[in-house]
Amino acid sequence: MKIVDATVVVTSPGRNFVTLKIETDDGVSGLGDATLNGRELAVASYLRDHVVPLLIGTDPHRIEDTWQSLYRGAYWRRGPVTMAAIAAVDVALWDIKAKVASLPLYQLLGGASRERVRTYGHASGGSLPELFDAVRARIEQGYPAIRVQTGVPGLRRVYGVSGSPAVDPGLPAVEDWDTAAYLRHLPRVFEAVRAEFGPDLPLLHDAHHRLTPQQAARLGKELEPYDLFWLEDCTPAENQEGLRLVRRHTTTPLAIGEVFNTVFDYQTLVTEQLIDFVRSAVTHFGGVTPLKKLFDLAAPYQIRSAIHGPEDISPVGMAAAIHLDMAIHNFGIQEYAGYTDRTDEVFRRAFTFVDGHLHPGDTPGIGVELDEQAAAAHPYERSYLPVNRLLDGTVHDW
Ligand code: GCO
Ligand code: MG
Repeated sequence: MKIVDATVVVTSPGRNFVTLKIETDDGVSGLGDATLNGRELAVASYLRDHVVPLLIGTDPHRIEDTWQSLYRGAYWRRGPVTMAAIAAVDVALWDIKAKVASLPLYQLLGGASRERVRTYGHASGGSLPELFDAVRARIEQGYPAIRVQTGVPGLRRVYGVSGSPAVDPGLPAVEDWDTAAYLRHLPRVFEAVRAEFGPDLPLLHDAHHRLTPQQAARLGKELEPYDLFWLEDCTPAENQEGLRLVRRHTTTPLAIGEVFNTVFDYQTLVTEQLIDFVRSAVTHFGGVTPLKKLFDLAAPYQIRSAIHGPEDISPVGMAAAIHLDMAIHNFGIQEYAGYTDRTDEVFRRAFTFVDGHLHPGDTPGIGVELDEQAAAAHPYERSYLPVNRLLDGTVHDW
């Protein structure tokens, strides 16, 4: 069996997605997600200009060898653009292998370790009443766990709170930040949410890399009475050693890693058991092959999976995640933001979302097909993530 063609499709059914389609001489094809939010075309070019010529004529069954040759052969290792491109190839090859075997991908990864995949959804509000309404809406949708994000008094636009429009369409929105105001406000918000919704509902919060280790330690401690499922990305954890200080001071569980792209980003965090959940997406971590290895490394440290699943992971990347979630033993939870009808018209998917739980379906492969005509009706639209500034105008972490 040989790869005879590989094409990159960029489509924007409401937001941009980059998809790699690999075709073989047997007529079997596979899909991989290469979406890197705000930098989509860089990955499309990396694939088209540099990776596709290397794939033509090779054996699609040699997944590990292809991965290693793209990673080591480029000489320039790591980084989100490179790893998203490699991820797309990896997932497309797993899709092909599973289709040839006539099995859903999770069967090739060890088979089902559970009946279904537990998720969490997002609730956010500028004020407490708005936030409570959002939490109630998620509960009604069946979500068994909920991420809570809130406005901060004195700040106009804050991460994770809906209604932060870009002033110029096609250019980044600017958000405000004041760490002291946030640290004063957030524990009161969780106190109110617990008083309203009781002790049982698993609650999560994402600090989006904005705190120093000392600030994160204080926040973790102050949130302990509200029993969080996790505090996410409390610091910019490229400095892995910083987590030692956070860990020493709080028992609030910690989740980190959606911007990480190799095992090296996690080495200290995992081997010193400084975190509880690893957050990388299949799409940004080089695919199913390396993410499965990371979960296996994390397992003896009792660290569990929590694959990143916001709107900017395409249904292809999400499907790959759900297959992995089904198969690994140390599964924790899957983030799931859901998709619009327009996206579902472009990506026909076998995975289902019922009562707050995902199932990958039993279609051979990853179970997603791309409707290329529908995709072509939604061309790329330039878009950026927001930029975050302190009240004096200094750029802060986003
Ligand atoms: C999450 C993330 C997202 C990111 C987004 C960036 O936990 O889901 O923090 O909301 O901000 O994926 O592209
Ligand atoms: Mg996050």
